[in-house]
Amino acid sequence: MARRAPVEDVGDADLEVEERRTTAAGVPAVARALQMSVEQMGTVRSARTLLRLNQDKGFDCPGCAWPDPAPGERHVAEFCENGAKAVAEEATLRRVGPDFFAEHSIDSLRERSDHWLGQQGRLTTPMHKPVGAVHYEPVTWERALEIVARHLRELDSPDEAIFYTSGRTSNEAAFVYQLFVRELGTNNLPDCSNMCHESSGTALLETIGIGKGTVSLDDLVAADLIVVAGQNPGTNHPRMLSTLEAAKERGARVVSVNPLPEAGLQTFRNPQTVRGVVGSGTPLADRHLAIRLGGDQALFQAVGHLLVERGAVDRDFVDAHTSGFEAYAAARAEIDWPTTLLATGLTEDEIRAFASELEAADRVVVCWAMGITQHRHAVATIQEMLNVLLLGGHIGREGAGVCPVRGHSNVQGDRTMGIFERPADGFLDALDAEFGITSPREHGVDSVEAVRALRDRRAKVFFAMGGNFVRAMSDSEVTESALEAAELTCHVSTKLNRSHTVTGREALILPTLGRTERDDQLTGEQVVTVEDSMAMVHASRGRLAPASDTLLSEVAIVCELARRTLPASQVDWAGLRGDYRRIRTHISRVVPGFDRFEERIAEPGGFRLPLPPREREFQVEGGRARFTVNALEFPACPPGRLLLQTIRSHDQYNTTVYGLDDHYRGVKGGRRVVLVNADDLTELGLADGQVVDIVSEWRGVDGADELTERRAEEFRVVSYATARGCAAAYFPETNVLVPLDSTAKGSNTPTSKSVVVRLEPR
Ligand SMILES: Nc1nc2c(c(=O)[nH]1)N[C@H]1C(S)=C(S)[C@@H](COP(=O)(O)OP(=O)(O)OC[C@H]3O[C@@H](n4cnc5c(=O)[nH]c(N)nc54)[C@H](O)[C@@H]3O)O[C@H]1N2
Ligand SMILES: Nc1nc2c(c(=O)[nH]1)N[C@H]1C(S)=C(S)[C@@H](COP(=O)(O)OP(=O)(O)OC[C@H]3O[C@@H](n4cnc5c(=O)[nH]c(N)nc54)[C@H](O)[C@@H]3O)O[C@H]1N2
Ligand SMILES: [Mo]
Repeated sequence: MARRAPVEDVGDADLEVEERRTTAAGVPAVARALQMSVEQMGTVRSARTLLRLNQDKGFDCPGCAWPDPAPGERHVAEFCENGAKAVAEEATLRRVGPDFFAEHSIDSLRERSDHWLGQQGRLTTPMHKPVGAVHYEPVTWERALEIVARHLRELDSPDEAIFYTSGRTSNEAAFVYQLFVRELGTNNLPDCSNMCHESSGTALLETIGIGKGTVSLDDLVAADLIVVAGQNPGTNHPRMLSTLEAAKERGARVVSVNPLPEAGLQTFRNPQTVRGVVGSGTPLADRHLAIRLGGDQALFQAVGHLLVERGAVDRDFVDAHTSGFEAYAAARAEIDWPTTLLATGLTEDEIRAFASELEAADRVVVCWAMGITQHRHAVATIQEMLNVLLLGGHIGREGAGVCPVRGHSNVQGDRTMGIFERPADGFLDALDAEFGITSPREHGVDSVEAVRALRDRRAKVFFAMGGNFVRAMSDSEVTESALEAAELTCHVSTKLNRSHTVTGREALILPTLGRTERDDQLTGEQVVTVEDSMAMVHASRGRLAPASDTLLSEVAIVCELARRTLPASQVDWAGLRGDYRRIRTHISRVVPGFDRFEERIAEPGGFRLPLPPREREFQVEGGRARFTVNALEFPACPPGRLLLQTIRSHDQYNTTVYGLDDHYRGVKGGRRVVLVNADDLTELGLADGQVVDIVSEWRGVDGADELTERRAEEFRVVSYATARGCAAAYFPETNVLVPLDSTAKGSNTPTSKSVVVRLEPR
């Protein structure tokens, strides 16, 4: 299994490790972001662009899905350091055109690191790799789209094509895209959500009837207790820190549950307030539970046991609005403390104190992200957290609820628009009625199944609306060979990435507009809409001149492709392309909650989609929120091995590596580090600074299969304050270690946060 990593990633000659930080943001953070913006965009363009970020009539930050405050409450600069980096990355003045591809063969690009590829700039021209060619060549839009259409028309079955989506795609583009794919005849619509919050959607849909969070920003500010589990907001959702700060000012307590002491949860210096600029900042987490990887289900079961035992149950709520309490209480009557302590790595006192905190709070919000969703037992873990909230009646109450914090800026909206391999029949019925088509009812493939389908030659065409599938997916080598087995790979992208270099027999790159850019169509300038992590829908208007005259919008690409692929289609594709308001009219008739869509996006701040659990309406059988009983699980780790989690550094956006520093964790000038607890290092006979290979060991889902090993070479060991038995390293470099078959039960999300590894000295 030893195809080497891209050359520039190995070695990291300039790598330095400093003391980790305990304070996030502040003015230095803004200075770092501005420096990156000016490097990519120049001074004037930086100022003009950043001032429109997240403003009414401006554009939505392409960074994360954290909501914007109400229009009257926004700061002049309503963005964060990492949002500014995401914008700089898109609005860069650097360009990748035909000359670039003439100079660099596809094989030579494959030797380059993710960082180098991303730094080359914006794609300007449709590019084609004909069968047998070693370079991409420029191609006209006409011909590029004809090539895709021909491949699609020639398939024996539409299920031989796979249509991936990454979560930056607007509602309008997502809606026409899924319409095209369903008219073509397949539900093969995997998306980045499959690797991300799928476990949250699955867990919540089964229990509260909707796969989304229930809180608003105001609820967070009004909460008494906010639990932040498995999330690193200082890096990945920095604007959330302002919300936590506001909540603390009102007296809220914050508990962080995390194997790492993340800087953003310790102290925050809000660069938008005087205190943050000149003062020492706000301490955010009142309690830090340094949990062992995958120990959260055990923690919440233990807390559930303590609350039941103490009678700390909101009986009125439980009786009126839930089902399954008796079975839950019976299951929680006993607790096995030794197993609980082993699974969590915490002390009984810590767990009891946390339970007391939950008992004392009238309004509790639980926030979570990838530290919870990317485990084998993620769905059960989320349901266990929900059980605890249900005990206290913390759903449908001001200041309380569930808050899965989404990643990509429109990943939630894409799902609402029907980007889903397992759509509900009701959605398809409405789509069919609106367009006079017959959507397939058979479920399609998710991201993991897409790799298998390509690997096993059941699928022949891989089309991606954004993203970087080969780097984002688990088991990099398996995923790469799967893509290479395709007849056609086609990527609609803003920037160059490794997925463009791992090609099928024939390949295309279709360059597209980004969120920051003006989108002119026949009827004039268009706006698009997005939905944030709290179900607020609002308009986004790009104002910058497009990176190149040749770019087409995602909507235009889909409509033109649909016209060519489905000549008999009754859908007015040209009309939809020319006027996005017509797409919104269709959406308002197909997707619940979008009535008067056009009117309501004109309102400042947009509108909130219906979230029935906020009114204590639960669209599950019996109309009651469900307590669930789940058998306790936690990842096993044999002696001499560690559990590895794969995470983001401060200088990356998923597979896009902006720079080589992880500021708060003190890592500089390189990424090939593995963070390990000092006591584990001693026990394993390893030393800080030593260079090792990380080798993952996998024996199949039930542990019964033959042992397989995967290797990531040359990582420097860093002694770090992580929970015992645990390690951390950055993805995408470590995705080579995550087995394709190692996925969460119920959601099939790769288990990127618990990989059994051994460290082999080199
Ligand atoms: N700047 C920037 N912003 C981003 C992104 C980015 O790459 N860069 N990515 C976006 C996307 S798509 C997403 S999904 C989000 C991701 O946002 P996060 O989920 O914050 O991202 P990760 O880096 O994966 O961090 C996982 C966190 O969970 C903790 N953790 C890991 N395992 C466990 C566990 O078993 N239990 C507990 N309690 N904690 C655990 C880790 O220590 C870490 O703090 O961010 C979004 N925003
Ligand atoms: N090991 C491990 N693997 C993981 C994770 C992990 O924590 N650990 N996290 C997972 C998660 S949470 C996610 S969400 C996935 C992310 O998976 P993806 O969404 O597939 O990956 P990104 O890195 O976000 O995609 C970046 C690319 O998107 C393109 N792009 C950017 N903006 C636009 C746009 O507006 N339009 C179009 N068409 N293209 C655009 C650019 O070409 C850029 O190179 O990775 C997953 N993979
Ligand atoms: Mo994500």
